[in-house]
Amino acid sequence: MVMFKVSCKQTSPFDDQKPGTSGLRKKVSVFNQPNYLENFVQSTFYALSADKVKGATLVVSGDGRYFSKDAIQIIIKMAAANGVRRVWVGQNGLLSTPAVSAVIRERVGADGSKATGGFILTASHNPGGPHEDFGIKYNMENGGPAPEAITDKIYANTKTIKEYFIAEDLPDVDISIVGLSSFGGHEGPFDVDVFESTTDYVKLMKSIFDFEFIKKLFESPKFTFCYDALHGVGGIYAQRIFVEELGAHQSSLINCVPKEDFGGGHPDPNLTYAKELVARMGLGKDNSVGEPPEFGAAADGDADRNMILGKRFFVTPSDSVAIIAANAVQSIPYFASGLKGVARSMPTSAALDVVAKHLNLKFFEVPTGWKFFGNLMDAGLCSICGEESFGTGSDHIREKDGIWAVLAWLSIIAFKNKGNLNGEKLVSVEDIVRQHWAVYGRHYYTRFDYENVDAGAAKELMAYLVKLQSSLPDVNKIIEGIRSDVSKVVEADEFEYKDPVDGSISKHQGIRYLFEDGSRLVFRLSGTGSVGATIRLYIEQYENDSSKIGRDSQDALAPLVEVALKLSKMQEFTGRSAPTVIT
Ligand code: VG1
Ligand code: CO
Repeated sequence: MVMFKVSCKQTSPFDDQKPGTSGLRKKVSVFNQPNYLENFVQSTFYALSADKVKGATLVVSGDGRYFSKDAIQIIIKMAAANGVRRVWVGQNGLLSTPAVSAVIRERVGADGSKATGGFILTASHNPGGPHEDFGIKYNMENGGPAPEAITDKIYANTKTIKEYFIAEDLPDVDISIVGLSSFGGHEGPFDVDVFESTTDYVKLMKSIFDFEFIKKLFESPKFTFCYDALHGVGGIYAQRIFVEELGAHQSSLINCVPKEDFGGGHPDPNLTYAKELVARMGLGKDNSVGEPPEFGAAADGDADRNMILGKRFFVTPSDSVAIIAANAVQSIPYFASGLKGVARSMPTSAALDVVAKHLNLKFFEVPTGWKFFGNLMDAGLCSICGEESFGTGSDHIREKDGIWAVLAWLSIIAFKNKGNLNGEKLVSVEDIVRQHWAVYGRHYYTRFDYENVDAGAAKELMAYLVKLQSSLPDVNKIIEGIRSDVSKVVEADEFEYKDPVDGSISKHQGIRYLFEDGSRLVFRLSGTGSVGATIRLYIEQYENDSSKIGRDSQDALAPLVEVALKLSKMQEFTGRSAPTVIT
C-alpha cells in the first residue's frame, strides 16, 4: 500500500472568498492563484464539526468544467491530510448537482459507508474554460447546500487562515477508471472510490416516476422530443434516462457530450442562450426549421436547472412549478399520497400561491437560493418547490433537479394523454398550460438582467429604491406621472425571511413594490456573478379575467415595464438602455 505524509503549509488569507447564493464562484485565473483553492477547502474543513471530517466519507465531483480535474486531485490530497476516511468521486469527476445530493443521501458503499457531505465543483450556469468561471460549494449530510450559519463560518475562516494540510506525496488518482484506490496515512487508511456517475441517480428517479408509463409516451408516433444539455453534465444522465431507459431516439439529444468549456457557450437554459433548442422548437427567428418536436427541454452546466418548451411555446419557470404542483398527485407515483406543502423563492411569480390556495396546501415564500428550501423539506413541510430562475425540484433530494423536472413534465403529458396516444392529436404542452391558466388565472411574468454593471452604480440604484419606499404617496405620484393605467403601490419593503424551522433571519433579500391589483416589481443584486454586479428586475402581473389570459406577454407587461424602468431610473444609474438578458 502507498503510504503518505501530511504536510502543514503556511498560507495567508484572501479577502474575496465569501460564498454567494450558491458557493464561491470566480474566474479560473483567481482559483489558479497559489493557495486560493486550498484556503477555501481548509476553511470549509474548519467550519465543519470534527466528526464530519475525521473518519468521514465525502463526495467530490462536479459538472466537469475546466480546472475541475486539478481541483479534484487537490481536494483528495487535502481530505487525506485532514483525516477524512474516504472520498467518493464520480467517474471522470462528473456528477450533476442533483446527483451529488442523491449520492450523499442514498449511496451506500460496499463496506456500508455513507457520506456526510461533499464538495460540488461547478459555477453552474456561468460559462467555463481557462478564461471563464470555476466554482466550489459544500453540501451537508442532508444533501443540501450548507446553510448560512456554515457559509458565514467558512468566510470568517478564510479571513484568518494561516495554514492548511495536504498529503503532497499522495499520487494522483486516475478518476477516469471506476475502482478503489487505497492508501495508508499515519492516522489510518484512506480510500478513493471512483464510481459510475449515473447509477445512483437513475435508481432514485425510477423510485419516483413510473418509467413504464412514460415509455408509452415515447412509443407514440405522435410524440417527439428534444433535449439540450448545453454541453453540461446533464448529457450523461439524458443519455441514460431518455435514450436507454425511456426509448427516446438518439437524435433527440443535442449537446449531450460534456465539455470543459461548454463548447464556448453560456450553459444557461433560457431563450437567449439555449439557441439551438429554441430554433428547433420553432421559437427562433428562422422559420425554415421544419415541424418542431412536441416537447423540448434544456439544462444548465450542472443540470440542476431546466427550461420547458412546447411546440412554439415557452413555459415560464414560475408556471412550470405551479403546473407540476397542480398535477403531481395524479401523475407522479412519488406524490400519490398527497403533497406536504409547496414553496417558492420570493421573486418567483405567485402562480404557485394560487395552486396552494385551491388545493389547500401549506405554502412558503423563501429568499432566493436553494438552501432555504432544505429546512422546510427536512421538517416535512414541503414536497415541491421552485424558483423563477429555471429551478424546480422536490423533497427527493435537497437541490433543484433539471432532469427530475423533465420527468415530471413527461409524466404529466403522459397522464393527460392516457387513452389518447394513438388519437388524432396529443394534448400538447401549450394545451396543458392554457388549461391551467383557465382554472387558476395567469401570471404574466418577465425578468430583466443587467449583467456586469459597475458595482458602485448598482449599489446606488438599490439604495435609491430603498429610500423611495419611505413615502408611498410620493411613489404613487411618480407612477401616475409615468402611466395612469397602472395600479397603485400599496406596500413596499425589503424582503426579510424568518426560517419557520430554525428561527434564523435573513435580511435584505430583495426590494419589493407590491401593487393593489397583485402586480409586483422586485429588484435584487445577483449573488452568483464573478465580476461587477448584476441587477435583476422581476416584473409580474396577475390576470384572472378569462378574456385577458391569452395576450402576448410582452404587450401585457409593457405598462409595468415602463414604470419599473422609469421609477428605478435604471438607465440613469447604469448607463444601460436595455438589459443584457430578458427571460
Ligand atoms: C441565481 C438565481 C437563483 C439560483 C442561483 C443558483 O442566483 O437567481 O434563483 O438559486 O442563481 O442557481 P442570483 O443570486 O445570481 O440571482 V445555479 O443553477 O447557478 O446554482
Ligand atoms: Co445550476
